[in-house]
Amino acid sequence: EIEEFFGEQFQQWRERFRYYEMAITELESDLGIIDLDWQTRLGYSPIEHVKTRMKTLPSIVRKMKQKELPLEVDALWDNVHDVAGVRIVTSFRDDIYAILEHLRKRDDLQIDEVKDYIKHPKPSGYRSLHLIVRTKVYLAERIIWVPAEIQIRTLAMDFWAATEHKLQYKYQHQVPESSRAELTEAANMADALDTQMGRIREQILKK
Ligand code: 0O2
Repeated sequence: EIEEFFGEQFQQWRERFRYYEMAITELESDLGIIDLDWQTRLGYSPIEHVKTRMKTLPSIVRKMKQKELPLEVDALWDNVHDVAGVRIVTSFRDDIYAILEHLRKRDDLQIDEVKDYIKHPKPSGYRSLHLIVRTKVYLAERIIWVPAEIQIRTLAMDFWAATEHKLQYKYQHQVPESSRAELTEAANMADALDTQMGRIREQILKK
């Protein structure tokens, strides 16, 4: 069925999807090592947990249609940056930027774009740091740079986004205006919680 859908390009699509999987494997392993290294050196890691996901085919097709792209592998590769997705969840807001600084120093990662939805939240109240990256993958015969999106957010931001996502889904993205306003307020409360936790950490570190 899928083979028919992609026609002649089927093998190419399959190859690209393998590359995205490799990128996810690579990033997951790198982040696991960063976590261990931080724990070993400092007894504390900014990484609370890491989640990965591949964008589903229906979601990819929807996005390509939305962006008016031809259904071709190269159009996907060049224009859809979040087929391979990695989410890093931290305890504290400052940790997000500590991770960003670390990632900037790596030569196996190219950061093409940083979207700071913490300094500039979405109208919904959504907060997170998004990095559009390309990650280095060693194949047997050559090196490839695979596009991926890394989302970095605190537990509080993640709680809000996951719960809001569930509600949007339940209401088929038609959440009533009054509830939407309350959801934005809840996002601000999650932000206040991050501020307070950060302040408490500073007080404790000073002692
Ligand atoms: P999924 O299933 O999470 O992948 P671009 O990707 O650059 O073409 P866009 O829309 O500017 O387009 O990307 P953006 O806004 O930087 O990132 C979109 C992703 O951020 C979403 O992915 C969500 O994961 C997350 N996000 C953005 N706004 C909200 C929000 O209001 N609520 C929640 N819960 N998440 C949000 P997808 O593609 O929608 O889906």
